[in-house]
Amino acid sequence: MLLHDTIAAIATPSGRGGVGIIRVSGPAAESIARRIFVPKQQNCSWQSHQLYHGDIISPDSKNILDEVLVALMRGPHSFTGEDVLEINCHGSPLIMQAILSQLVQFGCRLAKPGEFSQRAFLNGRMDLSQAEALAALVAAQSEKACAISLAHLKGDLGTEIEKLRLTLIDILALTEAAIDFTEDISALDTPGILPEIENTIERLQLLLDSYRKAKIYTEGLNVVITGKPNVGKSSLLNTLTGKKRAIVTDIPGTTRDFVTGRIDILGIPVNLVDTAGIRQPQDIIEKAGIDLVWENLASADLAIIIFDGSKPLTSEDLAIFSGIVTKKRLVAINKTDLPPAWGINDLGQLPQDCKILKISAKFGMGIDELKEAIVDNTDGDKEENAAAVMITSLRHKVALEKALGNIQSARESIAGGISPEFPAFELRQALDDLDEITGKKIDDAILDKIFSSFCIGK
Ligand SMILES: Nc1nc2c(ncn2[C@@H]2O[C@H](COP(=O)(O)OP(=O)(O)O)[C@@H](O)[C@H]2O)c(=O)[nH]1
Ligand SMILES: [Mg+2]
Repeated sequence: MLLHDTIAAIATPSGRGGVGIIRVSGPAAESIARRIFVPKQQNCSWQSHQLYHGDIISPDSKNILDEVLVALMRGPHSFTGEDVLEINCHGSPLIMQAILSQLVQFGCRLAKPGEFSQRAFLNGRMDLSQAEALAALVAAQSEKACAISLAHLKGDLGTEIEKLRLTLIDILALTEAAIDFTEDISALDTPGILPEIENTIERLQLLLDSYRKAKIYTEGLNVVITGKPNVGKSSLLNTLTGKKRAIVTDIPGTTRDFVTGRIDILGIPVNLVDTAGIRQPQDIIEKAGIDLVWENLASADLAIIIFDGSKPLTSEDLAIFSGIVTKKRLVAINKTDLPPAWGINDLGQLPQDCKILKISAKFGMGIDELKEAIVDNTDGDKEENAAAVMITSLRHKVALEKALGNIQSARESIAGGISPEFPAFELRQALDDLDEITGKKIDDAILDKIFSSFCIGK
């Protein structure tokens, strides 16, 4: 499918830079290139995928707008599948705007966000999961997130979905053959089909399980530092981030708003939140601060609960510990540089999965072990049975959940001996659900919505 107008956009971020790139895509790209660009070299042959040095000129050929490098990439061997012109000019917003206006005068239309990728998808240069991976790669904030998006860009997710599709098509063919043959389920090879369905369900479940892990790589692990006032929460935030972000004093109730910091532990982004100490609030400001602690805890992946090892353990400490029931918890006994006022046994029976570490936030002791414990169990790669591909997009997750639901219904129908028309219908639905991910079958309105969230020029 070729689109008939020619689009143009500045592809580099707004603002000043060493180099700015302007992209043009569409049937008029080459004729526009020949009008707007005067090559330094005589007899420029306009070979595809070749860089040429020269000037961009105004239509009356009187003004030079900039000295540039241009490349013409003829379709279908280009990013969009159409003729593409890329102009590498100097990264001045004024120059880039002047060239863009020139392109518009020559008949280009300003591209909408994501329109280059949308054309690449519509022209079959990539499937929808790859186009989405491009946007995710640009937005990635950690090494791991980049790696996942790159794998999707290379087509790993599309390939995995295609494998699932082919298995489903086989199962569907057998099921439909039974419809043609007879109305009776007994014509269906139930013992042959059911294990195939089970296997597909397992593969879908693995992909879905990868979402929670992958989300940590893309958005970060949310860690809240909590405990009584004065136990060293702000000191720990400062030590972990290596910056004096939060105010540290020996006055209980110093931290009122929450203070955040982002660090990278073994390639995993960690969003730290230092909070107000939990106690009976002394005024409305402190009360508001403590309310925020509980709000932060509600969306946290992990709570680090700090106890002061140098002062007697109180019922308030233990109340905080048992108050945070739903979260993964980690106990850090702080101020272990000072003589201990109590021992681990005084904590009583803690849940099996709750690690206890001894640290000194002030002097940096035990911090490496604490960092390891924070990201412990978040590294999906180390897990046995982990999916080969990880999913990061909520859209993909929802489509996979729908497919899973339909396949599970088909399994029930087949096992229950219902007429093969019913499982066949459910299997076809599941195929449609998978096709939503790669974009084989998708609503135009949804497509527009997906691409509109991309950057301009991408
Ligand atoms: N000796 C010692 N003092 C600490 C340690 N961590 C924090 N403190 C001190 O404890 C007091 C309270 O610290 P702060 O980080 O503000 O505690 P918060 O109220 O929990 O945020 C300050 O005087 C810190 O210097 C530690 O590991 N060892
Ligand atoms: Mg504090």
